[in-house]
Amino acid sequence: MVSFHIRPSWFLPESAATPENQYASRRKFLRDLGLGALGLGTASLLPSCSDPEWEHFGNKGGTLFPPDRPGFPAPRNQRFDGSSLQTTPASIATTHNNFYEFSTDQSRVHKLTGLFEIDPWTVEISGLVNKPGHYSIQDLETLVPLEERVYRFRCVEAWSMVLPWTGIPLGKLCEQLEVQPAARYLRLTSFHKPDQAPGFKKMSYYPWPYYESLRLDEAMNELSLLATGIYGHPLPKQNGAPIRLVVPWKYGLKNIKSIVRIEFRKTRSGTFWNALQPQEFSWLSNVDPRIPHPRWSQATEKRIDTGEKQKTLLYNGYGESVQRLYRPK
Ligand SMILES: Nc1nc2c(c(=O)[nH]1)N[C@H]1C(S)=C(S)[C@@H](COP(=O)(O)O)O[C@H]1N2
Ligand SMILES: [Mo]
Repeated sequence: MVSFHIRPSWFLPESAATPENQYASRRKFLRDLGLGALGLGTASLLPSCSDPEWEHFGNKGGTLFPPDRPGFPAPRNQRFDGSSLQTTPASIATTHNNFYEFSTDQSRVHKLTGLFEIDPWTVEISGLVNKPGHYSIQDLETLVPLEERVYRFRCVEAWSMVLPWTGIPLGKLCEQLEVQPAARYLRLTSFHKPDQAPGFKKMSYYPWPYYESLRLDEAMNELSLLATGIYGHPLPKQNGAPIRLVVPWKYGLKNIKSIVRIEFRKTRSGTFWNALQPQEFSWLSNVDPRIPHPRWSQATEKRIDTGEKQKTLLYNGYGESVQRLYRPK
């Protein structure tokens, strides 16, 4: 079984992997946290000033929330109050990010968002829907009121967190937008601004922009959220500001960040990772301890904050809500 100590070359197609930078070494991770906790700031962690990527895109990083706007903090939905779960500290969830548009180094993403503009932002709603258009974040938050929900989060790389999202239930949004009966799938697309994030040019071999797909019945499930906030505040850039998908029974990679377009379709669309590596990342990507990733087991996972190893749960523990979606017809 692959363990964290072996440090597999996570995630990337073999051809593109740079083994050692795929997973910040535990020591560096702890060093970052330690400095953060001591309030020493990030200056001593910054790459040297001769690093052109840093000079151009860099910022101070850290747990930077955009200013609160009406609707924040949102009332917690008591059905997902997380009382049985231990929430991951914000200092960890905002400094350990998978967001390849910025970097494959999870500890570096939050420091490379200096040029990323998240306001103003519009989401284009198109396809089989009666109310297509270009919606601002506030338009969407007005259509469906914000609520807070605490969900488990499970990355395909076998680490997990527990996060308090603020967002709008995607199913309610679909109702407001009057999705047409012929619609069967959604295609969601991320931002594509090579001048605002270094990854687009640095990893030009990827088929940017990042895109994902859901079945309409998955989108309509009570768990599906479009998150615009976390920890009671609007989303930090590194967590997918200003709006990202949260589908907690699926692996993290389905939870597409910084969405600019949602298209309602009759036919299925692909997904970024499934198109690149179909043997490694399935189209559905439901959390399932019985199906190993070709390069590591999915039977257990490691809490990124406590380091605790725990058993992976089928559908990440959300079977009650979603298992009926996957019964053989
Ligand atoms: N646009 C975009 N969305 C993305 C990714 C990405 O690289 N680009 N990474 C995915 C993966 S693999 C994970 S685990 C989660 C990480 O979200 P977090 O950084 O908020 O924990 O975002 C997902 N959404
Ligand atoms: Mo992930």
